[in-house]
Parts: sequence; C-alpha cells; structure tokens
Amino acid sequence: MSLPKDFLWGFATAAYQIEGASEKDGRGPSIWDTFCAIPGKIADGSSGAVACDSYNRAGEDIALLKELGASAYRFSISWSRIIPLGGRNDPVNQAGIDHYVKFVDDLTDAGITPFVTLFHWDLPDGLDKRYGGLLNREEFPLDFEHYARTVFKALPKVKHWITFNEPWCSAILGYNTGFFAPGHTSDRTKSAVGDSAREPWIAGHNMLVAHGRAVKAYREEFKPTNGGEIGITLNGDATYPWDPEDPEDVAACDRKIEFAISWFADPIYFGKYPDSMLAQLGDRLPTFTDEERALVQGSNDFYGMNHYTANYIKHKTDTPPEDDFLGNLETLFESKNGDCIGPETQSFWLRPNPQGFRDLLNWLSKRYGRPKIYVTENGTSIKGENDLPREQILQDDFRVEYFDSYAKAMADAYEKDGVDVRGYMAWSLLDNFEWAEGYETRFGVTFVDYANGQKRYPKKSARSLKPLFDSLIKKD
Ligand code: GBH
Repeated sequence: MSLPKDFLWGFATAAYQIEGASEKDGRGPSIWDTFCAIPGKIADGSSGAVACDSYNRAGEDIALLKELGASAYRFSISWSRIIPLGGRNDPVNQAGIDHYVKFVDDLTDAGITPFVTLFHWDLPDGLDKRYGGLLNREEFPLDFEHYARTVFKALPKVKHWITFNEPWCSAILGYNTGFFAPGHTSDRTKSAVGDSAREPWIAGHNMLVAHGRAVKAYREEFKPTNGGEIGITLNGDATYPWDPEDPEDVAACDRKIEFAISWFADPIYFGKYPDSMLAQLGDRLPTFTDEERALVQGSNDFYGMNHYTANYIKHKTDTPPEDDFLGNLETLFESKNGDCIGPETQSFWLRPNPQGFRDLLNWLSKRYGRPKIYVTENGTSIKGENDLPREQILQDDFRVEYFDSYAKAMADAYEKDGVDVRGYMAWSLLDNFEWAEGYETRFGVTFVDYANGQKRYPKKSARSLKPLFDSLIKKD
C-alpha cells in the first residue's frame, strides 16, 4: 500500500478524438476538421467526424467508467461547440454548453470526479482564419480567457481544471514540423505557409499568456465561491545519456527536458525561459512583458504530467539549424553499449520504460519545488494490435503489463522518493482518433468497433486498473 488514500485514478480522452458529431447542435469547425480534409495529412485519410460517437453516447461512456471502477475522468471541451467562431464577441452556443452541463451532472452523479481540459488542440477554425490563431499575441489570450470564463461559469461542479494539453505539441507539431493542425512548416513541399524557426516559439509564448489569463480569471472570479484548482498539462519523455561517461551527453539529457517541459514550466514556476533555450534561440524566443510575466509566474495550482516513454540522448556538436527544437541533440532507442530503452509499440516514438517515469517524476519534483502532480495521461499502443482479430485485441497483456509497471514506478516515486503525486489518468478510455495516425493506432483500454456502430468492448487492461489501484492505495 503506497499511494495516498484520497488518490484519484481513472481514464483520459480528448474531445476531437472521441466525440464525433462534428456538425451537431451548432458546433463550429476546428482546425482539426480543416486539417483532416487536406489529402495526405492523416495516415488513413480519416477524421474525427464520427470517431467514437461519444457526443451521442455520453451515457454509455459514463456507465463504462463506472463499471471499470474509475474515481476520475479527464475529458476535454470542444471550444467550437461553446463558441462556434471562437472569439470573445462571437455568439455563445447554448446547446453546446447544455451538453457539457449534463455530462458533468451525470458524471458526478455516478460518483466520478471530472478533470476538464479546456484546450486539447482543437482551436476554432474561425480564429485561425480571422487572425492566425495561436500566433496572435494580442487576440488569442483574450479570446481564450473569454472562452475559459464562459466554461467556468457553466460548470461550477468541476473542481479540477486544465487549461492547455501539451502546448509543446500545438507549437512544435502545429508550427514547426507541420505534422499536426494547422500544419505550418518551412517545408514548402508540405505547406504554403510557415516559419519553423520562429512561429513555434511565438505560439508557445501566447499559450502561456492565455493560460495565465484563464488562471487569473478562475482565481479571482470562481475559486473564492467554487473552490477548485487549475493547472496546465505538459508532455515530456525521460532521458538517459547515450554515453554516461560523456558529460556532454549527460548535459544534453537535461537540455532535452528543458526544451520539452521547462519551456513552459520554467516561466510558470520561475517567470523566465530556461537559459539553455535562450542560449540557442536568442531573440527568436519572445520576451515576457512585465504584465505577461505577472500573469504566467505562479499560475499552477498543480502540475499536469503526460508521460509515455524514454530516450537515450546523444549531444550534437555542430551549430544547430534554425528549425531545431530538440536542443541540438539526437534521441535514440539504443545506448552506446547496446542497451535498448524498451520494446517496440505501434507508435514510432513510444517504448515502455517504467523506471523513466519514476526518474522524471523525481526530476520535476526537484526542479519545481515538489509541486502537487496529477498524471493526466499515461498509456501505450501495441505493435500490430489493429491487425489482430477482436478476440485477440481484447487480450492486451502488453498494455496490462505497461500499466502495472508504470503505476508501481509512480507508487515508488511517492512512497520512497517523496514525490507528491495525487492522481493518475490512463490514456485512454477508448480506442480513438489518434491524430495524424488516424484509427490505425489504438491506445484504448476499450476496443471500439468502428465498422459496426462504434460498439465498445473492454479489453483485459480496462479491468486491470481497479485491482491494481486497490492494491496500491492506502485504506486509511
Ligand atoms: C498524447 O501526446 C496526446 O495528449 C493524446 O491526445 C494522444 O492521443 C496520446 O498522446 C497518444 O499519442 O516525433 O516529433 O512527432 C503524447 C505526447 C508528444 C507523443 C509528441 C508523440 C511525437 C513527437 N506526444 N510525440 S515527434
């Protein structure tokens, strides 16, 4: 027994990945609807237009969560359902609000604690078209603040708020590699617009300020009456030196985490960007005005941690190209002496390494002064899973083992290392729209039969979490 007795555990999803019903009840398009319509952007040519049809099956999803024994559920709100065009002077869509009010009511009636993400990458397309979306330093933070306030007002029962999910992905994949919506990149074979050397750092800066504005609004206008807490969710992988004898590889390990996590977390906890980023990016990294810094510094009530994998890190010696976003280093699956970081999965970037989870929890706890941490995502795909017959997909022992080893690594971080971890959300409740990879990669603990009316079949892993957490959470 090693996790605290009020520890919350459950599952996570995101609106665009599960909801479908993309035109129902007045929803406006998001940048992902637009991006998916461009041939070649999504591996299987699909989109989130139907996905798991969760917008129409909210009751079914809640019943499933209850059946699996979850005490928490993390989901995101589709901004363009609340404000179809997105902006602070645009009409608010009551039908969209009503949907989430009922969802939160039904969830809490079922005894499940909601964790609500305001932004999981699905920016209203209207804002991208109107003023360049995340790139607009004046408009974007104000529109986000207004959207956030609208949702805070509508959902007073929600006590755990996440502003942004993985701003790294929106910034780098959206504006450097162009792998995600809105697909900007300097590579003109992939996009007519974009500046990979500059736009990602601007987008990241504007998300930080938008986060700060939403937090200020929450703390001043809602927290005094509703209670509750608010933070941001950041993604980051664990790092190990390719050659532990080489101090440059050891230094590059920290730099890799700084470029992924501290890019956002340092301004939030310390009011400034990491020195390693300033040194490499110079004035391509925006400077905080005093007003912006005041909004951002101190703006986390908790740290939301999304974590999946680890890498060996090898430093580079040449001057990095302008579009480098890793920190002038290579990420590898094998170390110098031939050790492998973990087994292959269906995701090219993901190799299970539970020790890395414990180590990164410690790294974060140390750097940021032992913040309260919620693990807001953790999970795995399985190599070739989608090609198996359903009966075999349901026997997902690889995923069972992943959750088992990662949860125990987290419990060790809590019990033995003193990391203040309070909750854990497995990614994901359902197989769903895995962004640029479409439906070929499955992350769910529940198989979704897309060919037959989105019917749900819980896999072995779905039922493995309750006994696992029952064994780890202290009884009194
Ligand atoms: C999460 O991101 C997302 O929040 C969730 O929506 C998604 O479904 C889930 O993971 C599974 O993918 O080699 O440059 O393309 C996880 C963190 C960070 C993992 C970026 C993939 C790709 C880096 N992601 N990474 S790159």
